[in-house]
Amino acid sequence: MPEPEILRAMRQSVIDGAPETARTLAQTGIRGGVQPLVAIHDGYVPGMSYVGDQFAQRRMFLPDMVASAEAMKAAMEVLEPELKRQGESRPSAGTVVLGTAKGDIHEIGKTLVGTLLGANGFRVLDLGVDVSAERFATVARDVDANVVGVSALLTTTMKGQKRVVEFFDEQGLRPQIKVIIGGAPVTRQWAEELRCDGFAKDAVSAVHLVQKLVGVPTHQLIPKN
Ligand code: B1M
Repeated sequence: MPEPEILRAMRQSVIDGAPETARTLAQTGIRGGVQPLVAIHDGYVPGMSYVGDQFAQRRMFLPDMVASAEAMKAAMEVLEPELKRQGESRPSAGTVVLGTAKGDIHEIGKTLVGTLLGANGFRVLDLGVDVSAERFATVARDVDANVVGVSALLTTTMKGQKRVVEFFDEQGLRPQIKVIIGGAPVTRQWAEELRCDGFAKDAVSAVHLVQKLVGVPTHQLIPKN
């Protein structure tokens, strides 16, 4: 299947909420030489964005969004090991603790950020979703983290990011441990208001940001598209 066609089919599999089709297309794409990041960003993510827009306009509903997320996750199960495999030879660059803010269960973007960091030589501890500031701090201390990353997809849970920055300041964990934020509603302005150590709009910029914060060269970023 030519690349534009398979990317269109990937997008559609997410819109249809069809995990098996999404998984098969991911496998076919890899076999056909489609870069995993291209499949994610130009195939599956546009499908998620379409579903999100339809949901906002009340043309699709929560069960549709759940089904689409399942399709996206099925594709990621195929693509993530491939991303990791491409980064296997990278030297260890530092430790990152990652999670989604308290009250928020969106995990796909955060997991992608973790996968790309791992593929670029970072040790990543993914705490999952609905993570409190206290839990971020406990784990960051235990594993001697360089960076803590807090994702938020809801405007209401962005305050969880603020709480993490405040709590790390209260506990004297900054500036040794850097706190960064990201997620669809997060802006540079919000990051500046929080006085955190940085924000990234997508997974690739998140890797660049973390590399900059820990002082490793950014030119090694994989995969190259
Ligand atoms: Co939800 N949801 N959702 N949802 N959902 C959104 C976010 C929404 C924008 C849809 C809409 O209305 N248009 C809207 C939020 C509105 C707002 O507050 N601004 C919304 C809503 C309202 C809700 C519920 C409240 C719905 C309800 O119950 N009535 C509910 C909330 C549940 C909760 O968290 N408490 C809810 C639930 C869900 C599902 C469970 C059904 C499902 C999530 C499943 C899962 O993750 N396992 C879901 C989904 C799938 C979405 C959309 C459609 C897609 C999100 C996604 O996975 N995108 C989303 C609409 C949209 O985003 N267009 C929507 C793909 C992913 C790769 O992108 O997560 O943006 P993203 O990650 C990017 C960047 O943001 C960045 O890098 C990633 C890769 O490039 N990034 C970081 C992310 N984290 C980062 C961290 C970093 C750096 C960069 O550093 C630390």
